[in-house]
Amino acid sequence: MKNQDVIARIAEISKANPGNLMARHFNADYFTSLNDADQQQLLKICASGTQNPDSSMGAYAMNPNDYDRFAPQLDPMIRDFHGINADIPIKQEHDWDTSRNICDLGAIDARLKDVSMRVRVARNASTFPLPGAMSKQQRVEFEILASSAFDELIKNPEYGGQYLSITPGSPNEISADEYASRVGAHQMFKDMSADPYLNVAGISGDWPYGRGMYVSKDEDFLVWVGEEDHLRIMAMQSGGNLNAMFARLATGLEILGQLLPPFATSPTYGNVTSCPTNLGAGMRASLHMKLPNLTSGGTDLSQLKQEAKNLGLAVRGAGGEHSDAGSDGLVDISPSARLGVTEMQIMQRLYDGAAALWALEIER
Ligand code: DAR
Repeated sequence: MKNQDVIARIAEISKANPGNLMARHFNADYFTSLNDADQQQLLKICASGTQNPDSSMGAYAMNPNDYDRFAPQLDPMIRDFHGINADIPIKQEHDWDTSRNICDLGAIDARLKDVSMRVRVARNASTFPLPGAMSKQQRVEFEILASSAFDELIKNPEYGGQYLSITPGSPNEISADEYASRVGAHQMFKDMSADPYLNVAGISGDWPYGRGMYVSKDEDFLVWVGEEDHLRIMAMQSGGNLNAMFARLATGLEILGQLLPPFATSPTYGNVTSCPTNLGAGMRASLHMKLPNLTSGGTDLSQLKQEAKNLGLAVRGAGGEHSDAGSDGLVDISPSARLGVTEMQIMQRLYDGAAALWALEIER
């Protein structure tokens, strides 16, 4: 497709899909100022939003330095999503010290003492392309590298477990039945080749090669290998004590960080991730709450989404991205901001936001 045709197509997408941030901020003058090679690279980054007009972000980075290399195009999109004005310098700081804040939901209300909580960070090795640009060989090579780190983690009494691969022929390969069972248990990620956004971006390429999951013995510490990012490192607990869960993740992340190549970071955007929505802390902290009053029995999320947005929270069904609420009003809530906020600020927003939504729920 000629440059003018691409530019015209993206302009059409933006008119019809104002929520597509890539199309909204596509900078035709900047694009045409690039040499052919850089134009092709930028179009690959923007391909998902060009071929999936209903995208919200519409772009995925292909290499760790893409965000800095293509900042004139990507920075406005990033700022729009993360709510950072153009005149404010982006500064990503980190704070994992959970000792100061007591964030135990059970202390708010006994009915919140056993909520399902999950916190994950996305990390990518600086020594590989990002998943959208990996070859099959690179995906398998990275999985082997991660497996060697897991061999050390298995020896740790606090994090010991097993690595489960879905790479055909892997020494850790699990059966199709076990894979299905782990997906059903909300531990393992689903078949990525069914996701049109990830397919166009190349992130689901060579499925299922180079994919797997580390799971600790008590199944509260998991590491996805080869999903949207090289690694998704997560802690999950039922309870209400966010501090304990964060501490579990913080220590596990520190151990893995010493066993793997350096993680990809940007001087401006912090932790580098495939999707610009995950930049910065690269962290998604979430919990599931039953809010039947605020969701009209799970039939209408619009009011809750507005209340949550006012609290800096996003709402989705408990079944993951693009899922609906349960009939009992079960929803997944999580702080939206991940860039320019620290890990502790994300935790505090989750706790404060959950407390505020619960107060609204029970006063109905
Ligand atoms: N389909 C992509 C998703 C963006 C946010 N979710 C992620 N990264 N899992 C879009 O641009 O709509």
